[in-house]
Amino acid sequence: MDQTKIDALRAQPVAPFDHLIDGRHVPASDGGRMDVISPIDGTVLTSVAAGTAADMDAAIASARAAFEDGRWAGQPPAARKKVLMKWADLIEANALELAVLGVRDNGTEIGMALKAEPGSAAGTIRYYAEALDKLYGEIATTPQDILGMIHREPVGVVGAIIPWNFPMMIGAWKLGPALAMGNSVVLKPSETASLSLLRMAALALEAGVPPGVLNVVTGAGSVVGQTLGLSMNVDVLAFTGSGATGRRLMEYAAASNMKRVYLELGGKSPNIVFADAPDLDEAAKVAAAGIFRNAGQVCVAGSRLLVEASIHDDFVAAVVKATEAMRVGDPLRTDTHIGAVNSEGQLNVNLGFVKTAQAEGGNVMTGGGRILAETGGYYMAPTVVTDVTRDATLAQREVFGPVLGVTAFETEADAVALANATVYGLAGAAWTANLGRAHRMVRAVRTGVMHINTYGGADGTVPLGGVGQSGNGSDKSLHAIDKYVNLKTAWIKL
Ligand code: TXE
Repeated sequence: MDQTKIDALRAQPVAPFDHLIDGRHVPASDGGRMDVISPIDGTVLTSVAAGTAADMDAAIASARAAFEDGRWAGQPPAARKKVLMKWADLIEANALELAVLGVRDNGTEIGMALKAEPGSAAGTIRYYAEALDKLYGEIATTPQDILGMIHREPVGVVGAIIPWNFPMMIGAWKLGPALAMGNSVVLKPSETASLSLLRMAALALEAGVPPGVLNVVTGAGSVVGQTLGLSMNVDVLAFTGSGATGRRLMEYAAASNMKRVYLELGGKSPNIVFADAPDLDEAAKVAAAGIFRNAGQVCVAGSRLLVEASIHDDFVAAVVKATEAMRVGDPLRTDTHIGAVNSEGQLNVNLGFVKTAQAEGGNVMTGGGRILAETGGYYMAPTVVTDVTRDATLAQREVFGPVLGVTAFETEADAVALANATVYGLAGAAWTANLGRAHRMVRAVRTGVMHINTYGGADGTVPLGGVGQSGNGSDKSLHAIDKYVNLKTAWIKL
C-alpha cells in the first residue's frame, strides 16, 4: 500500500452522487439530498440522493422490464460470463480509488478495506462468472417412457439491502450469484455507506451489464427500503443487517407477495479457548484481531471470549496486551489497525453497552471510552470486559463495536452450554490440540461457521450463513446460487 497515493486520493473532493436507475444517474424525484458524514473527522464528505418511494418504484419497474425482455437473462451464459469477468477486472483496476472512497464513507482501516472490499468483491464476482456456464441441469431417474428434467431458472427481480460495514464485499455476495444466474437487481445501500457501491455499480454498466439490470437507490431504509420490501414486483429479498430490520422484511413479504426473504443478521459469536490450545499467544493475538478489526463491525466478530478457568487470568492478560498493541486512528494511514466507528450514533450505542456491562458486574480491563475526539471523528478504544455472566446484556446482545466480553468456564460441557446460550448462531471458534475435542466442538456449537485454532478468514469457496436468529440461507460458495434460482421440472411423456 502506497501512503502517498492514498493521501492524494483522500485529498480529492467527492462529487455528489445520484441514484443509478435504468442505466442513468438520476436525482431523487423531489430533489431531496442526504449529507454523507465522514466518520474519519465528522465532516460532510458529499451528498447522495435521498430516495423517495417513487424512485424505488421506478428502479423496480426498470429491473422488471429488463428481466422480462431478456436483455440479460436471455444472453448466452458465455456472454454474461464475459461481462461479469470484465466487471471484476474493472473493480480490480480501480481498487485503491474504490477502497479510499469507501473508507472516507465508512471508516474501515485501509489495509482491511483494500483486501475485504474491492479485493473480495472482484474475487466474488469472478467466482460466480466462472461458475455460471458450468452449472448443468439434471435428468431425473424416471421410467423409460418419461424424460424428467430439472432446470434452474432465474427468479426475476432481486432486492438487495446492504449494511455499512463491508458494503462492496457484502454487496458482491448478493450481486455475484444473482446477476450470474440472469436476474435483475435493485440494490439499496446503507444510509451511512453508499458511495463505493454506487461507483462499483457504475463500473458494472461500463463492463456491459445492460441498463436496468442493476439499479442502485440510496436513501432511508424506512422509505426506499420499505418500498422495496413491500413491492409486489420483487421476487427475492437478500439482506444483511440487524435482526429488527430482518423481522420487518419478513413482515413486508407476508403483507405483499410472499417473496422469498434471505437474512444474514449478525451474532454473538463464541471464541472458546481451552487450556490445551496449541499456541496460547497466537490464540490471544487472533482473539483480539477477531473482535477489534474494523472496530468490531464484523458480523462474524468473535465478541464472546470463553476461556477455560485454569488459564483465564494469564490468557486475559495476553489478550489485553495484544489489544493495547493495536493502533487506533485515522483509517487512511497504512499503519492503523483499527479505524473509526461508522457513525456517531453507533459510537454512542457502543459506549452504552460498556456502561451496562459495568452496571451488571463486568470489569473493564482496557479501553471503555471514546478517544481522539479532538479529530472530530468517531473513535473508540478497543475494550475488554471480564466477569461477563451467561445472561448479561454483553453476552446476549450484538454490540457491533470494539467490545469483547470474557467469561470463564470449567469443562467442555460448560463451554458448549455457554456457547449455545444465545438466540444467535453465526460463527464461532474453538482452540484445542485435542483432535477429538475439535471435532466435537464443530458438531456441538450451533453456528453456521466453526473455526478451529484460528478465527475468521474463510474465503469465497465456503458458505456463510447463520442459524437461529442469525438468519437463513448462505452467502458465498456455489450454495448461494440456490437463493437466486427457481427449480423448474419438465415432465415429458415420450
Ligand atoms: O442496521 P439496519 P443499522 C446490526 C448491528 C448494528 C445494528 C443497527 O448490531 O448495531 O444492526 O445497524 C436498511 N426496510 N448490524 O441501523 O437498520 C438500512 O437502510 C428496509 C449487523 O445500520 O438493519 C440498511 O441499508 N430496509 C450487521 C440496512 O437495512 C431497511 C450489519 C441495514 O440497516 C429498513 C449491520 C426498513 N424498514 C448492522 N430499515 C451484520 N449482520 O453484519 C433499515 N433498512
